[in-house]
Amino acid sequence: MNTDSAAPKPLVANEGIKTASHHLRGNLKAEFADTSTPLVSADSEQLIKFHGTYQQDDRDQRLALKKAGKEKAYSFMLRVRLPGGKATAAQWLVLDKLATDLCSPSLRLTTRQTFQFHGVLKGNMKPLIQGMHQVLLDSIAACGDVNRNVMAPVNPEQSPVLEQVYQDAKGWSDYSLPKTRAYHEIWLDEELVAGGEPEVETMYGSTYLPRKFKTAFAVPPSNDVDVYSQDLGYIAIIEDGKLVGYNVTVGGGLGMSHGNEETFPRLADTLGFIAREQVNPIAHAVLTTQRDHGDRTNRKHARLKYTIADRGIEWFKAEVEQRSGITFAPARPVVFTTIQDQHGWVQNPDGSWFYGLHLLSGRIVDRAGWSMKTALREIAAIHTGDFRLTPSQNVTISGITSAAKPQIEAILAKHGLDKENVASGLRLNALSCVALPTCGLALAESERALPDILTKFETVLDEAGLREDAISLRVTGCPNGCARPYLAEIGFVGKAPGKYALYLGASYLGTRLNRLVSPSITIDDAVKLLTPVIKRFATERNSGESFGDYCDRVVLPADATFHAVGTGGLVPAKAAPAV
Ligand code: SRM
Ligand code: SF4
Repeated sequence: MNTDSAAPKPLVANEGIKTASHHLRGNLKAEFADTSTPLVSADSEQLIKFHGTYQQDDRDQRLALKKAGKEKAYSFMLRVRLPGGKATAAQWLVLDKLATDLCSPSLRLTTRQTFQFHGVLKGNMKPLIQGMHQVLLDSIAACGDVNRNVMAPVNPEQSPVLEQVYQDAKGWSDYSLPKTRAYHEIWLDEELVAGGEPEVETMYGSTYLPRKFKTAFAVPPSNDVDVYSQDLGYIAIIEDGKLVGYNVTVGGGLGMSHGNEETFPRLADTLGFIAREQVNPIAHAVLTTQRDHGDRTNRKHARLKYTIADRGIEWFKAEVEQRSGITFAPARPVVFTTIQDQHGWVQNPDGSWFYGLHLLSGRIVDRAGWSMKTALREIAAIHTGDFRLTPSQNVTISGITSAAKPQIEAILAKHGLDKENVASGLRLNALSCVALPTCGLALAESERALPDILTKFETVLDEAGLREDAISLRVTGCPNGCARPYLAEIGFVGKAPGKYALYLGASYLGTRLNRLVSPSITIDDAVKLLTPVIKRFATERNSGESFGDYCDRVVLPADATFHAVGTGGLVPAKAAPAV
């Protein structure tokens, strides 16, 4: 418990690093100028996150390098800040070129609607950031103990409400940017702030937040952003076609550690309804409440979800109302009916078009017979609209004129990418995190395992006549939850090489968490285990019932311990043998 009356515990080391950093400067400028080592110091490794970057090594090479007595193949990942996932065609072209010239060379679209570069060598970091700056992109606050990339639905041409919500998301993103000039000094050679105006982090203070903080804006009926998994969520309330305000949700978060019951995924609570102009004051109050009351003594207990779980939602609501001077009105009714991105060609009310392109795991790279990176570069070179990165790691080419449509169609067809959207409902809804070889926390494969996992389940789904059914399957390489696996109808969470914890029964719409079925299982055994369940689902389900709802209703009774018996099939608890 982190209450005011609890005995004081020492602050975690990160707090000291932040305090001593002089607003996120630390020794970064000097360390990145020194290319005699591929690494930065341990303190800098923490600080660079606020600048959008992580130190990593190529885990595929670890063993061989160790055997050869060589050091690890170190490099950095850089994440772009991109509120609502909006990038212009000019920005796309620059990011593509930077990835080719200075990075791995893939571009990776993330589950929070932005780009990641991998394989950035230390000496290339500054040119990379300067290259992004040329097209007004940066990586400030893309990682670190601050408000991260703010999510919002795509396709704003479809309704004025979507554009207004994007503007509100962008507004909060801008408002919550750290005020420090450290990024500009270190990467963009801006003059040092010394002797001039003192820098004040008006909202964050000099130690920023206890932990990362995430915000998303949702526009019903789509919950594409998984709003209930966010620290702070705004759900648009639309009446008579107009945006009248938002329901505010707080305290969602997904990360946990295997076997540590004090860590858990949690869905957000709803605080109530506010008017549109109250978005930033409420967000400020939510964030500063967490700043002042979040647990700075234990990073595994430092997210807002634990502050709320410990102190209660009523305490939290009163604190936010008192800080903001705003009283929440009762929440308005909300109905979500989908999470899936729109794929293929869709015409907007103004006559323009967008094309939703499915991109498995968001990886943009050229492979033999699959030149995704080249195709998107060719499209960017002629495109006059935007690109919108979706929360499901896909991309929407948005604002296409009728005149340009045939050209874009021709590029997609030339590279065979018009077939990307012709896939099973399972594949179109699948997500995976990056995991190996770059993620230092991965316990198992994820992105690289996903195609095979999908193929195996597609065989079963085909036999059951369920190819078109939208079923969410999400895989992560560890329990941190980067592909939001605890909100998947079928969730695989890496446990060890080739082994996953299997979770079942979340609602397709992201409104109910799934439950642990097996703490450690191979993919093949999971396919065997789920085959009879999928077949029964095909014949027994209620009209319109989703796979997750069926599992929750029939296979995972709420009041009983769940039993997974070998690989012979899932046995509903009421019929399970005593163990
Ligand atoms: Fe994540 C850490 C990748 C979305 C929860 N995440 C990481 C790191 C940086 C690993 C590390 O700390 O060394 C991963 C880098 C891998 C790599 O090689 O690129 C990583 N997270 C990702 C991305 C790229 C996954 C993807 O395949 O798209 C997503 C980037 C989002 C972005 O653009 O900002 C990503 N991470 C998420 C999400 C989903 C979301 O935010 O909607 C979650 C769960 C939601 C949540 O935060 O509760 C998530 N990532 C974590 C956690 C656990 C945090 C926690 O407090 O529980 C960690 C570990 C940590 O922070 O200590 C982590
Ligand atoms: Fe890495 Fe784990 Fe996140 Fe996957 S879920 S990217 S393995 S931290």
